[in-house]
Amino acid sequence: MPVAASMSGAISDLSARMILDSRGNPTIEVDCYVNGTLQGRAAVPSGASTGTHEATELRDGGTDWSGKGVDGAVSHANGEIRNALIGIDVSNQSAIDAALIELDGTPNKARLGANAILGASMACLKAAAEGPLWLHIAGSGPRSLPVPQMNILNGGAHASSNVDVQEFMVVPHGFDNYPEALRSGVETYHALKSVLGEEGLLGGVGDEGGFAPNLPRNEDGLRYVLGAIERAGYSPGEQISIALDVAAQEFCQGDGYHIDGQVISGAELGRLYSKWLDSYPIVSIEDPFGEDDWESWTEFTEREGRRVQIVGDDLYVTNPERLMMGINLGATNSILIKLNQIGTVTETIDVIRIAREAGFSTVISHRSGETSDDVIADMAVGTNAGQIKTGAPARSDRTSKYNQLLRIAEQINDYADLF
Ligand code: 2PG
Ligand code: MG
Repeated sequence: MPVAASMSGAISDLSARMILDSRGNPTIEVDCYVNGTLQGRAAVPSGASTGTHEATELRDGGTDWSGKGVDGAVSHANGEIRNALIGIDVSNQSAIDAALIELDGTPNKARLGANAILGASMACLKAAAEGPLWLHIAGSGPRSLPVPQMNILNGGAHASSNVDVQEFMVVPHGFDNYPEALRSGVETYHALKSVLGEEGLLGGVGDEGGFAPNLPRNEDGLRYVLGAIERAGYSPGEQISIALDVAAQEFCQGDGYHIDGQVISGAELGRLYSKWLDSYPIVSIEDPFGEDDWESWTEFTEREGRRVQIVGDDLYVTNPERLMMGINLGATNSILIKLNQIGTVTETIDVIRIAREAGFSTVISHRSGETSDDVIADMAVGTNAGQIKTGAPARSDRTSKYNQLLRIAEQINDYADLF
């Protein structure tokens, strides 16, 4: 067991640049120097199905990079942010993040950009770890390898198919350790490829590396994933279950939810999910309703919250005020955690704590636009989150996280006991 180790010393420099993300769009990468030495480097991810209430990602606009340039964010990091952080003790993450929040001065980090701020915050976090990052985050607290939600069939805003549900995921929970669980998920991914191939449904893959077939109905996605679990030789519900990210905000319009070629109400959509829960081994449903349809959320959680995990992503956007609203209303029993929705490490860890105190489960998540940065793997272990969602077990932007968890599994065995 490695010894917990944080390094102290003043931040001596910060340096940012533009790099490309997994969709070929610009994003920001930040380096943090302590005593003149490069100690931490972090890259910021970017969403496609973003919630309206997320912290602001600063983009340049105009014609270059289709308006997605990050020159403004990079120059903020190399200018004001660098000047504000130089001299602060790198081990004092809360002082670093407080300085960033104060410097920005807006409620949603719109002035400097949540992308510039988070890049700096995460680079400092990494710089402060002398040994393994997960151990630096955990300190003397509990830690465990998370159960992954592996997105093997992509739809919604992450694919050009006709499937409305954004993510069909497998959850390998019935295993003693992470490496075995990962293997079963990977074998299921390959089995799905065979099953879809046999039916002439293999086209491309979606943004998160999962297959992206056109399907007659959304329920067929569940049927194929269940078939793949069986084809891979695993027992559905016992060893591997299914999780969905519906991302319903993407098909929620003024007149209702547009799904399977129909327009239905939130209550009808809830009843459709209940039918799916009766027929498939589903353990988790994320964003079943739109981000401001609180009534449908609370009604569904009251009815189904004992048999399924109901996860708020666009609903909460890792924001403590929105989370408190959900806790008070009983809107969900779980929260998705994305660092770039709120914009600093300290605020993210606070939200995890609030959720846990309310008895909610927590799922640390990637974004659909990613880099090879694997910080969320260490975050999931070091905060003892219990679950991680990081795409298909394919493409290096996704496997970088699964692979980092394999490295951590050489140091600790504890596999979260869930479902
Ligand atoms: C989600 C995420 C990640 P995006 O909705 O949970 O899978 O997608 O990053 O596009 O918001
Ligand atoms: Mg989501």
